[in-house]
Amino acid sequence: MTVPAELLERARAARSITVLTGAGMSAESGVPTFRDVQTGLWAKYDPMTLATPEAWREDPALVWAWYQRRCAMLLAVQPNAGHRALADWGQKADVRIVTQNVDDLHERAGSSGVVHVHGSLRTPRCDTCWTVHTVEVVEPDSERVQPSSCECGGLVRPGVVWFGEALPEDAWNAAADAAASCDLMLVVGTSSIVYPAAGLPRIAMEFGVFVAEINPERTDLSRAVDVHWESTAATGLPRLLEAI
Ligand code: BJW
Ligand code: ZN
Repeated sequence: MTVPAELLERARAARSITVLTGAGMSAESGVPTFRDVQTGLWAKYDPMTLATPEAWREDPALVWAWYQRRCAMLLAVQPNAGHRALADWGQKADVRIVTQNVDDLHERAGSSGVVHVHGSLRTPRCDTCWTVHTVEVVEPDSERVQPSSCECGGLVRPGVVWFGEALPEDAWNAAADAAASCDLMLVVGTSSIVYPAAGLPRIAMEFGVFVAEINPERTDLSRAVDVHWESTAATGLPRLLEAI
């Protein structure tokens, strides 16, 4: 899996790089991707239905327990070589990271200014008044855990963006600007099916940006990009950095 020549040439010349990451970025840290089969207590649930305001309204304890399990899992994993390569690159060049991931592995690898377009597990907030709360992470031992209540009477929910919810405006604006104003975009570990984030590479292309995808599988985006590199985040990114 050598670095595609055209990608290497563009990466060497690039003055400004935007990296759009998805769940595959954290897969080699041991974080399941969104579309991986679920295990344990949640094996019978589909993440696509759990990550919705409807699921929260119907059964907040089920949704809260699922997110608590994911928060607990996150405490037990480490950034991988791909996260570290991006953080190192950011020390030498203008690298902006836009992530759909709600984990903090880019930050823990040393990247700063990471744009979280789908929110973060680190900022649970009230579902009514939107106040951010600090919540202790406890590995759930059952399928349901009652979320705590806010002073206003609302329930504390995960600080993430669910289907049908608007993306945070400041994060979206920063992401669209990073897509339009770079000269190389890397799209790493995303199935490119969830919009509007999946539209960011198209915004980049409209501005003449060279777009390369790093993913072991082909996606809906693969046909449109300048280079599809069949590699993984933790293999491809360090290899690219070494080659530069
Ligand atoms: C590796 C690897 C390795 C494996 N290395 N790679 C336009 C068209 C059609 C529909 C819509 C549209 N615009 C909006 C919609 C509706 C909807 C949507 O997109 N639906 C689609 C499913 C069709 N979008 C929304 O609802 C969004 N909101 C919105 O549009 O609001 C409008 C509005 C405006 C004003 C007022 C009100 C509303 C919100 C989307 C929110 C998405 N949220 C989630 C959950 C976040 C919280 C949580 O994590 O629980 O975000 S869903 C889930 O999908 C999560 C992810 O960030 C997101 C993307 O998934 P990702 O990262 O691509 O992961 P996977 O698992 O799909 O793919 C992994 C990839 O990695 C694979 O390709 C593997 O091959 C690869 N891989 N190992 C590199 N080692
Ligand atoms: Zn409240």
